[in-house]
Amino acid sequence: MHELYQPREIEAAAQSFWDAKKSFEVSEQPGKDTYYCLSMFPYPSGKLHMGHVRNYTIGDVIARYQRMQGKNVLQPMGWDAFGMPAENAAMKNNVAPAKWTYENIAYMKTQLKSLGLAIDWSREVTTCKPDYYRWEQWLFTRLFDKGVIYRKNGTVNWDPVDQTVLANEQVIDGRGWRSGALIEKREIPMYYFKITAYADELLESLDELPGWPEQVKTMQRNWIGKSKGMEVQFPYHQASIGEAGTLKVFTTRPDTLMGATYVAVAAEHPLATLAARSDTALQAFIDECKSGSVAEADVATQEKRGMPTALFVEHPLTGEKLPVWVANYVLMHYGDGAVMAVPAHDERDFEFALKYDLPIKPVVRTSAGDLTPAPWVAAYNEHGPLINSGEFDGLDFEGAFDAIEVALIKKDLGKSRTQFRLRDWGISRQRYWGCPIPIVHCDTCGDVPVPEDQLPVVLPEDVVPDGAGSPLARMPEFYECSCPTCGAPAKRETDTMDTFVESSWYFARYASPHYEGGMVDPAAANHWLPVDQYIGGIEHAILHLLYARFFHKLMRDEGLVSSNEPFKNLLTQGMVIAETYYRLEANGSKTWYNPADVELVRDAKAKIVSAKLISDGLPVEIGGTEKMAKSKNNGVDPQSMIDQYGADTCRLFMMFASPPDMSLEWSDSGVEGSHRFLKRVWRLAQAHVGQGSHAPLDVATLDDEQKAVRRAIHLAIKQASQDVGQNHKFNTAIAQVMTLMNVLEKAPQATAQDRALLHEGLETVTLLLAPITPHISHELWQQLGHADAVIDAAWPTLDESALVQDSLQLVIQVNGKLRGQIDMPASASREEIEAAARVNENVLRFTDGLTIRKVIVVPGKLVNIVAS
Ligand code: ANZ
Ligand code: ZN
Repeated sequence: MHELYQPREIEAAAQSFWDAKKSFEVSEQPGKDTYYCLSMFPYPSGKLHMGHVRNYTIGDVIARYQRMQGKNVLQPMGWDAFGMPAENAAMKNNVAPAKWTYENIAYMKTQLKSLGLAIDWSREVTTCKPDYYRWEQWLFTRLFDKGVIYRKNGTVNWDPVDQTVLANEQVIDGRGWRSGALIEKREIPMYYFKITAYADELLESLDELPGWPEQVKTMQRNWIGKSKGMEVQFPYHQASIGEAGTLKVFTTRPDTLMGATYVAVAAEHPLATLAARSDTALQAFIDECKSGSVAEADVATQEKRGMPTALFVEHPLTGEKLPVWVANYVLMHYGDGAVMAVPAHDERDFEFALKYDLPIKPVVRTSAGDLTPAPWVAAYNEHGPLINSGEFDGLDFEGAFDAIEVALIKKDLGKSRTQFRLRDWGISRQRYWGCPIPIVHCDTCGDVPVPEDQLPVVLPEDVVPDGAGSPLARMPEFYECSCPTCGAPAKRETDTMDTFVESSWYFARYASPHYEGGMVDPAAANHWLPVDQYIGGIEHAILHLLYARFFHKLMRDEGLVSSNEPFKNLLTQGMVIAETYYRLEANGSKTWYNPADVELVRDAKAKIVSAKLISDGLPVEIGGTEKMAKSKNNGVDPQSMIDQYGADTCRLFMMFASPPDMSLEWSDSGVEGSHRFLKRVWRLAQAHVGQGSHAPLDVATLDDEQKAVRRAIHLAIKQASQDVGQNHKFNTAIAQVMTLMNVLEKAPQATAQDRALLHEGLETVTLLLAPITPHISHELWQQLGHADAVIDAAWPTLDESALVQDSLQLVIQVNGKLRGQIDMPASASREEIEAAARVNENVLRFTDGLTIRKVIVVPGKLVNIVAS
């Protein structure tokens, strides 16, 4: 073997060994514990970025560790291959999205392989391939028949110049990202998943997921947004408009009903339309509200604006007349698209009332006193006993809720109701590179789902989109067809599905990726699912995870899986961040420079004082660490690190630099440090192996110094087992191994037992590092004389007896000053320790002529003698 650590050779050898042996291909093994470890699959954007490398290394460490625990571990990988970037790249480079995607997949696969991930590649799933999406189409037709998928009009962003629908992120400041044209809202027919029918279950079963971060569960709860409240009706009979009826609002604070001073409706509300019939200024305001972004975040932050109408409604309990306003802060698609405004206790209403000089009537006693003092400074939105509310005065929130409900029911003007924020999931996209929606439109039969024996509806792969609408809509060879029901000429749907649909069930397909008899083979799916550990970025905390949970329940209700939830444990890894460097340009903009092109200038103490660009030697500003991103040009290419140091160094650095859920700061010196550590391990192992065979370890004969070495070995096992197995704290586990290495490097090598002990130590280092740096561990394991591969070895077991210390060293102090040490049997009592300390020669010397007043014993640590 080489004396020098040569990662390139070692890694190639280990990888071809795993390939040849198909080491990571797994099958269902009844009776053996399974462990399904899944990392979120990548979008094939071109090459891996550091976030991928971190994500997949974390997953791999967990998968390999679980295998060492004797589990039958499934770790699959695939490609989330549909999506807009492929279309953008296609337009830019005039290449078909399919070709671009498949080339990226091929390259990224070699990158993943070079990381040495323990992946069962025989299960690779590519979502843009018909053998995958045909089952998505199949499920779609089933759900369409069941009514879980339905068609209705939805609002989209329409670019009038490019004649195309834009995604929210393609609308920048109200304009199309390519054309710059002002975007219009348009109503078009779309397909929706009735996810709201599962809202309650999606909420409830979060409680069955103790292995999920609380933060993610909270985000999901908020997104689903269950509110218990009341629908309240405000009657109106306006002679002027010749209509009568009631305005229904939804409120979570019916206790504040007596404080309502006006009502407000959304611009799209029918009452607004009615009021605008004879009011052109109002109509203009409504039109203005209707244009603009459909994104919810924009609505929440925009300035509150409104206009009064000529209409009034009656308060349901007092009959008092309240004015009707049209306000831009009222959303049409939430609740009933109308609110009863209580400015005293709702911030939005308060802001609005101040602006338009509407009355503010407090009806809840504040904790400070009866009334919120004038001049009004803020709405009081806490619960409290009612005031100014007639018969309801003095009631608390619950009491008022119930009493007001009774009063409303009596008049048939309201009742309690539960409301969800969650909307049905619109999945129609007017895009090319996606899964075709399997529907045929027939003039006679309507929307006809494509029959199972005609699936898949194959997406043509040789198309280069040009940005002007979906190419499918311009391809008669794609859309011309005959109706599956009546045979008449018909038109195929040309919209494709939201790409979140593919990523909502891939985890289940991995269980039987080549199964032709259905979406999943239920036996295989139930063998592997639910996923034991799911790992991915926090950016998927809401939508992806919610949709995947929803799909799992849909598949359950189709009889395909038996579990309720897809992911038992979830780990959201932190960001990879790096230093940023820039120069301020004359026009005030910043030009960002990649860390690889920058050289740091350090002072004598190695502290960074400035930075300069390598190419011109001139200074650049240091801009602080930020998430690696194109916009700040601070991405570090993982490939260059792998090429230079090898995958093991890269993996070790990633796992050592911070725990998986925290952000990880990129550091060249950290990478070098990791590399040096592996070289040390290699060197010590070579020296040991070079000495030839060794005697068996005889624990009974070890002397104290040897016992201390063995104690270090087993302490490392103990702590690393806890850190890796229970806490996913790979960084502290690595620190344990480093501590052990320090001990082993200093341990004497004089006797046969010394060498036997070093052997145990090196085996331990090899095994503890095996999940993290699998290649070097593979090689060292063989060198240490094992016929089997380290991937088939068990995680080391702790010998508790090695941790027992026969004797302990205690520090001796006289009047608080360190005066020496004594060794005592670990079992010694306080009295024995005190007696031994009193006759210690240093103590006698430093207390000579003094009287010992007190002896303080801290067992296992120190003895302090107080003398004067
Ligand atoms: C009166 C009231 C008084 C309200 C008060 C709050 C505080 P959540 O909890 O999110 O469900 N609301 C109802 N429909 C709305 C719509 N379409 N657009 C904008 N706001 C709407 O919020 C429910 C509360 O949001 C409701 O309770 C209503 O204001 C407002 F002291 O009614 B509340
Ligand atoms: Zn027909």
